[in-house]
Amino acid sequence: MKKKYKVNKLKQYIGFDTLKKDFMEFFKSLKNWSKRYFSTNILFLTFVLTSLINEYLVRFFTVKNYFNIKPIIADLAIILIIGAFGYLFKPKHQFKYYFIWSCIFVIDCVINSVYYTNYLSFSSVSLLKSSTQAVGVSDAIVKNIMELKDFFYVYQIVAIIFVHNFLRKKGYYEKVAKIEVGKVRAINTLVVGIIFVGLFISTLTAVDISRLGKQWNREYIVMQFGLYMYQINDITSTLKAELNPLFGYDESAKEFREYYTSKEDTSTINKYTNIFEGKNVLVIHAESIQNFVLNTSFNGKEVAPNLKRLSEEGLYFSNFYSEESVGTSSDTEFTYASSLLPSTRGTVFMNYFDRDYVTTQKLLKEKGYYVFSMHGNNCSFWNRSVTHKNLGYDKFYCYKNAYEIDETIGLGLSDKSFFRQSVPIIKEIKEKNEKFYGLMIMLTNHTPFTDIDDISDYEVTYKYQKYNEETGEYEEAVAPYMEGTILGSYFKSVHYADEALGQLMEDLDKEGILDNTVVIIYGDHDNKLKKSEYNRFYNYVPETDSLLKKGDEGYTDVDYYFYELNRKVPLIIWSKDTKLQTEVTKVMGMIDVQPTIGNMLGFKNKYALGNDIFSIDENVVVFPSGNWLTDKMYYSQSRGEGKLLNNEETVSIDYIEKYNEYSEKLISISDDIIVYDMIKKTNESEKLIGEDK
Ligand code: GP9
Ligand code: MN
Repeated sequence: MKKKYKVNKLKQYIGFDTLKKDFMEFFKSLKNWSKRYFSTNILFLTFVLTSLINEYLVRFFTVKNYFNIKPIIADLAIILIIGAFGYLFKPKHQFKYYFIWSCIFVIDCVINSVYYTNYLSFSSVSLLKSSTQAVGVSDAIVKNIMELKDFFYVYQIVAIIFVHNFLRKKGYYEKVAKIEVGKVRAINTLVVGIIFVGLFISTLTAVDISRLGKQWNREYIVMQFGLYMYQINDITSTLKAELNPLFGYDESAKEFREYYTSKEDTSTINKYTNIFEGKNVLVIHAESIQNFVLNTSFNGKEVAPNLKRLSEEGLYFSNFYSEESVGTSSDTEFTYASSLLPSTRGTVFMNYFDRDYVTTQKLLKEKGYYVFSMHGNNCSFWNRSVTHKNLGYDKFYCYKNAYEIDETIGLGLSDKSFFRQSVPIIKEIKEKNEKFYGLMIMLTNHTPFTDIDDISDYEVTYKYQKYNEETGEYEEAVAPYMEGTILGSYFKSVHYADEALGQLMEDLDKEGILDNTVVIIYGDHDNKLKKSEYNRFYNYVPETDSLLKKGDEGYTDVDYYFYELNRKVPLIIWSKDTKLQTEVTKVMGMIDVQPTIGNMLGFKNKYALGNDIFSIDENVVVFPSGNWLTDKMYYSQSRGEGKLLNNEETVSIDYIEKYNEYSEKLISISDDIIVYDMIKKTNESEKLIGEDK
């Protein structure tokens, strides 16, 4: 009794009853407010929710950071801010506003989803100019690159139309019009959106802010900032690049000057210096040829016997990587020619084709070479007809001006016909010119590879001896293995390309073109096939026509690192007259080709960002994503982790930081040169200084 009295007294003392009443009232009014809010903002909420779900799904299917709250806050802020302006329209007109934004968001999700499936990165508006190329390879995209999940996002449009029709029929808009003060709702929503922006900003680290500014590590930005925030940042940085004389030039010029003033010259005189001086050069751009095909056979028949032979006879770089970005073939052509990395904003061939680059083509032209390029596709593909001129080619032989399309496979003229028609042209060039440098761009081995199935008789089955219990004898059995898979078609397609190459070498030899000529062959990039295709290739059990599983003996785990390391392409330098017969195992990138062949042919580009591979102790391959590779480790900057290539040899944190910094610097300097036309500007100002003296 006494106790109860005490409690009641205490309650009275702290005003518990009033507190309870206040709380109940607050709760009641919150409930009423929520009820009113949710029942009169249905369209807006549908828009917010579906936009947010779609953003999450894109990350779910791509970068897979399921539990990171940061990108959700960022994208919610953007959706709320954009959504707030919808309230400035009368309720019955708001649908049009939210419908248009839903379409924009859905298109963004679909494009990025398809893009990621294809390039393992996110798209950029700066690539709009390159989209004509996507049309050119649209067949490849539809057959190979698009997946059903890429279109799932369209449900947002269906949902918003459905909700709108439902609300219209129920007379919802008329009811809302009576109570809604649009401006107040717009301001309130905007304020909430801004609060979320503030909340998001408070979570940012210095690395986040720096990467957002540079925008090259797209995966990282989407992981930390969400898809919509990424896209808005992408639009602003593209606009900045377009308006480059106004923005960021001074800072970039300073960075550029400092870099080249302090850059140490790594080149040395070595056993390859000038060995090919004055020789003709024929370069073969081997479309989508990956390195591992050189060591792949089916039923005792090699996939690429000609490439294999050339690799054994010549200088063969067996850990060579293309450093291409979204400009694929064209990026490789650019990096090969200039020793710069591809652009992080758009593609050089489409967006920055008119800048001054110091190229192998121009440097050899100065030495008296006739410089030409050849391709059996449309001259304008990848804007080549314009860009090749700027890179220094005297002439571009392409479809319409040099070739007859007498045999089509995949994207266009077959490689066999292309080579057949090219040989007489090269013969004439050789006769008319003292020295020549030519590039031949192959085409047939281009994704989706399946056209080859009808004409190829190369089998990608698995033939083996099977024990017959009834007869007690072994007999030949055939398991389907890679037949009917895209990777299987790829092998057939590579086999075709290799045959074409073998034939070309024979024909060139017959015409005497190989005498005094160096042949350089490079794979331009990987085949862009998915990891799952490789799982079958590496883990197939013919006897049961099934696949090994994790934990099984002999199982190969095709994980992120396996896949990335396997993307290497061959680089072969071959000469009929000089016995080279050397395998170079040091890691090397496309960026290193110009300094390496420059050392052999007797020229040098002071702006080259790569190294002569024979002059450097430890080389590093920098990928446009910021990831890098040395002989010791593959490091992924977007993941913030790496893999040691040899478990016995560890590396220090300083080692990782050194190469992180190095790769960021390389990407940044390369972009300065490309976007701000820094080489031209420097040459102009040096000329002015010279005139003043
Ligand atoms: C097109 C060919 C292919 O002419 O070079 O280009 P890609 O799609 O590999 O960039
Ligand atoms: Mn290509």
